[in-house]
Amino acid sequence: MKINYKEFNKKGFLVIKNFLNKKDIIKVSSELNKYNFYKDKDVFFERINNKNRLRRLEKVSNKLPNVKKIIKSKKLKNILENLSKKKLVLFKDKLNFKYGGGAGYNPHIDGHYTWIDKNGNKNYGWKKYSNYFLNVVIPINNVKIKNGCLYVGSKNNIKKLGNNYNQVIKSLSKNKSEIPKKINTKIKYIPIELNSGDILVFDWKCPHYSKKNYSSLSRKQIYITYCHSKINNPRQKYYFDRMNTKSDNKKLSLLN
Ligand SMILES: O=C(O)CCC(=O)C(=O)O
Ligand SMILES: [Fe+2]
Repeated sequence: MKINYKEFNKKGFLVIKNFLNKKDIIKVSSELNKYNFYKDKDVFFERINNKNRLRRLEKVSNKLPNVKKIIKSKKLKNILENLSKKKLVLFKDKLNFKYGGGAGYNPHIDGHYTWIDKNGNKNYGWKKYSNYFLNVVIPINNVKIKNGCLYVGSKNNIKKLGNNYNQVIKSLSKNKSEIPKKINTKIKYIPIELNSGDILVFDWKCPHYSKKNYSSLSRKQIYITYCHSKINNPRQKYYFDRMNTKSDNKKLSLLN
């Protein structure tokens, strides 16, 4: 398999076609069809045409063994560590649904927000856990422009928001953690259409968004975030902090 390292280094994102075995994706899909969402506290819904529809399932690797298998696979870990040239550990993982009519996500940069911890202290987004995060997107069905694919911009665009983490947060926070329109129009985004078996890898500094699902075909994508960790077991700490935050947890989970 030819991997375009140069492109990844330049843009911070890369699509790798046919990276995963389609059969393994089908296994995830059938596991998902059997899953009892209504007993799960890590599930979020959205209202579409006056009905509650699934929006997000968090900690998906704890729930679907076949997702865990993919995350644990040497093949995936190796490619990510070769691309980033860093040792990586799992940080978080979720499945985002987007049923027909489901809402999009406004342009944002993951992990850039402030939150209040259980002692009432202000904390800075994901920065507490690491300085480097890498996302992998795994589609569970074919994802096209019509059913609300992700749009991604190069990581260098983050400089339009500020020269360091705190400056970026300041520019974003004026706008509910979203990229202000004036800056966003200067960012070139690419639609990332993916078929079952393809993956998208993107650096946490890449701006991204997605549109509403204008089709009747649902869109299901798994987002796995790895980090180069400063601390032991950042995943456990992150979810613990999320549970105990004094900020609005619902809002925080929307901010990743
Ligand atoms: O699922 C999508 O379309 C985008 C989700 C996203 O960017 C996020 O959850 O941070
Ligand atoms: Fe995001």
